[in-house]
Order: sequence, then structure tokens, then C-alpha cells
Amino acid sequence: GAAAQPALTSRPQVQRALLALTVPLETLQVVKGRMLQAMRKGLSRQTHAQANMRMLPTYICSLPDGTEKGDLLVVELCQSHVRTLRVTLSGNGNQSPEVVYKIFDMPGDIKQGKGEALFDFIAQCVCQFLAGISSPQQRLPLGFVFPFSCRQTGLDKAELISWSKGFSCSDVEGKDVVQLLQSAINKQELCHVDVVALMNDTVGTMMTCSTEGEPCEVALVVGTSTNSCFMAEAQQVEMAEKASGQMCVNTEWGYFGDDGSLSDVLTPYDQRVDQESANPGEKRFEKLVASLYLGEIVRHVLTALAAEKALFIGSSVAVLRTKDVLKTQQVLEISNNEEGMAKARSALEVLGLQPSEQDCCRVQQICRAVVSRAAVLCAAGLAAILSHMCQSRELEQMVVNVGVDSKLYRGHSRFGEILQSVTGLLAPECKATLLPSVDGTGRGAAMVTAVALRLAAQRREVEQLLAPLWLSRADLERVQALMRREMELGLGRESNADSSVRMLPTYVRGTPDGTERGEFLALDLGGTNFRVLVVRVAQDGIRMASEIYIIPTTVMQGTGEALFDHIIECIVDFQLKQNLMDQILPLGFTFSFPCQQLGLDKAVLLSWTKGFSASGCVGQDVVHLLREAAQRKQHLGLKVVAVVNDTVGTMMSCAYEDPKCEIGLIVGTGTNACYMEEMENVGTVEGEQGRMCINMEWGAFGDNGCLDDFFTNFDQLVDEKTINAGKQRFEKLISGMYLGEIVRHVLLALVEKQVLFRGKPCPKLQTRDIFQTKCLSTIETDGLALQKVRAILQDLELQASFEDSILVREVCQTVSLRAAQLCAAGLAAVVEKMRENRGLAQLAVTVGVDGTLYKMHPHFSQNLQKMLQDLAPNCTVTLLQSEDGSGKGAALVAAVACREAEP
Ligand code: 0WK
Ligand code: BGC
Repeated sequence: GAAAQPALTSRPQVQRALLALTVPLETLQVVKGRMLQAMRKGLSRQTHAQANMRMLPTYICSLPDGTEKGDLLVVELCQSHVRTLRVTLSGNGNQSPEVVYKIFDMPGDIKQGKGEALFDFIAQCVCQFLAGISSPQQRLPLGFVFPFSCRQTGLDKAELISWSKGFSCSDVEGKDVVQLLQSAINKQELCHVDVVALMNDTVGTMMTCSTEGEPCEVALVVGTSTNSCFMAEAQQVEMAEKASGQMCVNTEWGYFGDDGSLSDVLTPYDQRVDQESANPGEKRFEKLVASLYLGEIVRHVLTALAAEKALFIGSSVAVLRTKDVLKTQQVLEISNNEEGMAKARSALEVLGLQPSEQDCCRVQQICRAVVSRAAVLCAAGLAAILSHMCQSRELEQMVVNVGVDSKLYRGHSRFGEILQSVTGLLAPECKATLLPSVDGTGRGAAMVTAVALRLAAQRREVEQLLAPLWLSRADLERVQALMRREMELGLGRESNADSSVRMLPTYVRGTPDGTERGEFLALDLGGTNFRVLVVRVAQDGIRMASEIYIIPTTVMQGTGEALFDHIIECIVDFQLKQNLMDQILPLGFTFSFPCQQLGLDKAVLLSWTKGFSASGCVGQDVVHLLREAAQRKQHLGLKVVAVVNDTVGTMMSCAYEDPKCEIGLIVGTGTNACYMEEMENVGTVEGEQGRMCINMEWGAFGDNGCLDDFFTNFDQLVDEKTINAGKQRFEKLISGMYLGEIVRHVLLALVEKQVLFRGKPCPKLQTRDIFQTKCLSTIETDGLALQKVRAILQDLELQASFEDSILVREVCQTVSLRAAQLCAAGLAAVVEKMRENRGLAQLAVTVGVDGTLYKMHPHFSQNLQKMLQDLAPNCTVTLLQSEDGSGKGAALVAAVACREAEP
């Protein structure tokens, strides 16, 4: 390879120069490592300001999906000209859109003139271009390719940070360039153009190289200057505050090394190039790889070697002191294999250096070394980007396409080969395909503009569709007031029947006082799992052992006899396992369905909920049904002393830890709440003294139509398909059994509106209950890489793009937030009533909470707490998560029942 050559021909000076220009692999590894650090520094909010690599957000969050269609205008501001294009996208994959373009050379001085003059010139180009082509009168969207570092706050809001590449127009830095161009265009009367997107040239390249099947997620520009961009995980782009999805980041890697982190690569030749540049000390990486400088580097090497009498012996080398006397184009041609030597001779002769054969050979070696160094340093930069992407996507391996817009790449085949192979060496976990962009950034810019329009249109569709699920403060205050009214009606002896919230007395008159003692069996039926427990309540606390048993759907929806027989079988199995066959322990039965309690151990089932519908139970005393089953099974050891609702069991369990706990809340498969009400307010039970726990059965809130304004068509669709349509309407807005179904119907509607899964119908999405609440919780987990959301959807046979994954996450967030806020409105009504009951200005109360949705969902509890605080500011509510389920509570109620039963 190149290295071999020198030994043969050169003098030590040339040898040394070539060595200095050769960056060993281990140094490249170090450079890659430093670039990774610099990238992280630029992405982090804390260190962004000091970062050399600015990692600028571009607000490009999605790649074209081939459905974009329409006429779009693009303007590219290039080194010496402005190019205007009209791109017509057909929407069928857009492989080969129709492009018309025109190039307008830029007057020499405009780059150093007034900013206004520059933008007026660009606007005139646009208008002349439009006048030249037959364009329809309607307003045309325009994408502006502006290859300078900008601080963007949106696709159409970009402030110029600093000019470069010879531009230095006044009154532009620090200003919004989109506005400057739009107002320049508005000055041109007959121009109906809206600037809807501005992008860096690297972004234009990435999009140009992206095709439907082969998205490009990284792009390099190595031309007059150099830069790169890539699709980062949005949550890592801390300056952009975009929680999820991806966002393209413009690295501005030209500035890498300005903090000295390239010191062990820079050679004295580079120092001289930098000192003579327009911006000494700045853009050190750019000055090693961009074509604006390669010629200069070679010139300084030749100057140095000539000074050491290692080259051009006998010729005056004064010419080598002239800046830019050696063009990068020449360097590329000289380093070319075939006619490189010839090029070297002619170039050096033109400079009057009468080169010897050896001189030409050495000059070629130097040119090759400089170009190769540029290529391997680019490779180190690209490898850093690829490894960063692989890490942040938590992938072992990554396959990615890289768009490359580079004269060097096009002009010098070895540049591309070196770039490809060294990147592979430095980032072996990434398989990168380099895709040269053929026609600049025009098509890509059109894609960005089209995507911007598509996203804007889609956003409008999405917001319209989701709006009914967004509850305002006023909506929630209204739900709170309606809940309060229904509670009052439910407590009234006369009005109880009109209320949808049945406010069922539980005959539990107090929370544990710590004197409870004994050993109890407990059953916990109605939640996700059926549990049988043994609970020992002693001086030093409560110990328990339990077993979970499955209730098959066929038993849940079979006969009551079969259901209760199944329960007895589980009890027997548990007693065998726990060696309890020879003891008759008092049993507390948590039965999580609406029951009319007629005593602590007598409860008549009013209706089934949550997917249960066992026959012959409604209207029956469930304790009697259990005892009958025990007889049928000759199980004589059954002594049921209490039956409680899971809300009551949960309140009692938590009250054992925190005496201020006087409310129980379940948000699981179903939802419900209970609380300690003043007996004087419980019109349906005799007695005015003390308090009694009321099982609100708020799941049925709204079954009398009082919540109809809040039901969306998605809720209607969910309710219609349940086995208890029209019932438990509040529960069906909140609880775990239904949230997934609401989400599924919203997604179906979004597919219908062509804004999800590209409108392609997904048979799997027609399947009921594919979205389990567990799945929602995972999708909404903070920081979950979008890749994982896609994977979850893939498991559901839903082919989701990143965009789709973001939208699915937003739908999940919207539906679960509504559930938490409605729950907060219900709870606010309860704590406010208790505060008024007790005539307190401020109430401090604890709520014992259980249920899979509340426990597993990443945001439910915070969203509930926040809205509860807003709706009931005079109540300090502590939400205490129940650790041991309501089985313990049932045992405590049983203990009270036993104590009361003692003579
Ligand atoms: C665990 C309690 C049980 C209650 C359940 C509700 O021990 O009584 O029914 O929580 O949550 P789910 O299992 O329905 O999510
Ligand atoms: C039942 C309540 C139960 C709640 C939570 C509702 O469906 O009607 O009795 O408390 O689910 O499990």
C-alpha cells in the first residue's frame, strides 16, 4: 500500500512528513472516542453551551414515507450560486420525482454585503424561476437549504449562529433566517411562496439519499467545508425537549478539535494552514478534511520539504508561498492512480518548479497522504456517529445507510474506499452502506418540505381525532360536581334508586385499632388473580401466606355453582398445602363486585362486572352460595365471618399501617372507591352515631346517563362489545380492562384517517383485547427507546414506522391521562365531602390504593395526584399503595367481626 512506497525512494525528510500525515489506527480510535465525548457534550443541556460540536436540533423527526405528494419549491444557497428547483412528488414512493431547476450565479461581492441584499437576491431568483416555469397560481411551499450552523426551534424557525465558507453578510447572525427570506419574498409582489422549512445541507443530502425502501439515517458533506447529521433518539437531544421519537441532529463537526482534542493529529503544516485561515483556531477538524484546505496543507508540506532541500532541488520555490496556489482539485487528480504522476508534473511545471521524476513521485505520495488522512479522519467521525446511534438505540448490531455528498468522494475513488473500510474497522458493530448523492440536495429538500407539510396536515387530523379525549379543567370540575351529586343521591333513602353511584353500606364502622388478634383464612376474588390466604394477626404485626389460583373465563362466565365449587376446591388445595385441614379458621371473603350488604357476613350480589357473569348469583347472598358449595364438597371446615369489597379490604389493610387511611381506591381490572361516611349522612341505614364505610361502586357512575357528554364514540364502541353494555360506564373510561380497547379503537380511527401505519388496514388491529394494559404501561415508560415501542407493535404484527410509534405512544398517553384525571375528579368529590362532613378548612387523609393499573402504569399515580391536588386544594391527600392486597384487610374485618361476636 501507500506506506510501502516511501521506503524505496524518499529521503528521511519526506519519510518524516509522510509519517506525520499518517494517523495510525489506534490514534483514530482515540479520535473516535473523543468525538463520541464531544457529541455527548453537545447533546447534553448542561454542557451544550461549551461544546465544540454543537449537535444542533433540526426538527426533522421523520423520514419521507413515499406518500408525500404535491408541487414544492426548493432554494439551495451554494458557494457561488443559488439553485432553485420545483419538485413534483406523485406520492407513489417518489422514486423519481419530476424536477425542474435553474442556477443563478451569485454576484461576487454579495457574500460580504448586507444580509438584506443577499435575501433579496435569493427572492428574485425564486421569482424569476417561477416566472420561467408555468406554475399554478396557488401558494407554493418552499424548502430552503441553508448550509450554515443555525439554532433551530422548529422546521421553519432558524437563527443563524455564525457565517462560514467566505460568507459574512451583515445583520443576519442571530436573526431568524426563515423570516428574512420570507419577508424578502413577500417584497416580490407576484410571488406566492411560503417558506415552510429550512434545513442544513447535510439534512438535504440525507433526505436525497433516502428512498422508500432504503431510508438514510446519516449524511456526510465533505466539500468546501465538512459537516454531518444523523437521526438521533429525540430524548437525547436535550436542547429540543422532544420526549420521544427521533430527531435529526446537525453535528457541526467542523468545529471538533477546537478545544485541542486533535492536538496529537495536527502537524506543523496544519498549524500554518490554520494561522493563515480566515478563522484561526476555529474548525480544526474541517481544516484537516475539507477541500477548502487540502491544497493548502499540501502546499505547506511541499514548502517545508523544499526548505529542507528534499524537493525541487535547484528551483525557486517562492511560488509555494502563495496562498491557494495548489487547488484541492489538483491534489485529488495528482493522487489518482492512473494519470496522477502526469498531473503532478503538469501542475508543478505550471508553477515553474521543474520537478524531477522523484519530485513528482514524492508530491504524489504527499497528496495521497493528505487525502487519505482526510478520509480516515472522516471515518473516525462517521464511526463515532454510528457507534453513538447503535448505543443510544440499545442495539448490538446496526445496519444503516449513509448519504455522502462530497467532491472528494466523487473525485477520488480511494477516498470512498478508505472511508468505507476504516469506518468498518472503527465501528465493527455497524454495517454502513455509503450512498453518494448524485444531484445535490434538491430532491432531499423537497422531501423535507413535503414531510413538513404532511406532518402538519397529519397533526391537524390527529388533534381533531384526539380532541374529545382531552378533558379541560372545567370538564373535570363538572365530573367532580356530578360525582358529588350522585353520592348525595346514593346516600338518600328516597333518592338512592335514582343514583348511578349506589353508595352501599358495608357495616364496617371503624378502621383497625391495632387490637385485632387471631388467625384467619381470606379469599380475594374479583381482581386479576384469585387468591387464598392465611393471615396471622399478632401483637408484633401480621404474617400471611397465600396462593394464587386462576379463574378460567369459562368458570367466570359459567354457572354460579361451578364458580363457587371452584373456589372451594382452591380453598381445600390451599389448606392441604398449608397443613390447615384440621383447623376451622374464621374466613374473611373479599368479593369485589357490587353487593347489598345486609350484615358483615351477608351480602347480596347486585350485578356482575369485569367479565364475570356466572349464572344464578345475582340477587343471591354470596356467603350462602359459598357455604352451599362447601356442603356440596363435604368441606365442613368453612366458617365465613365477613365479606368485604376489595376497596374496603384495601382501606383496612392500609389503615393498619396509617391510621389516617379512611378511603380505599381500586384502579385495576375494574375501579371503585369506599370511604368512611358519617352515619348521620347514610340515609339507607338506621343510626346517627359514628361512621360507616360506604362502598361507592363508582364504576357504575354515569349508567344513568349523567356522564353521556363525556363519552366519545371510541367509548361507545368499547361499551357495545362488552358483556355488560350500558353498565359500569365510568369504569369503562378508567380501568385496566378497557383502556387497551379504547386505544385500539382510536388507532383504528387513525388508520382510517390515513395518519397511522400509512392508512394500510391491519387485520390484527381488528382483534379485541390485543392491547393489554401492561402493553400500554410499557409503551408509556419514559426513556423507552422508540425501537422498543416498534418491537412491541411488531409483536402485535403491526408494522410501525418511528412516526407511527410516536403516535401510538401519544394515543396511549392521552387515554391513560384521561383515566387518571377522571379518577382524580371522583376522588376529589370524596375528600371534599369528607372535609365538609367534618367542617374542616383543611383535611389531611390517606387513601389506600391497589390495582394493577395504578401500580404498574408509569404515570397514572402522578397524573392522579396532580389533578387531585388541583381539584381539591383544601385536602392534603396521601395515596398509600397497598402492599399486601385486600386479603389482609378481609382478615382484619373478620377479626373485628369475631371480637364483636364474642359474648
Ligand atoms: C389486589 C387486591 C384485590 C383487588 C385487586 C384489584 O388484593 O382485592 O381486587 O388488587 O386489582 P386488579 O387485580 O384488578 O388489577
Ligand atoms: C366492582 C367493584 C370493585 C371494583 C374493583 C368493580 O367492577 O363493581 O366492586 O371494587 O371493580 O375491583
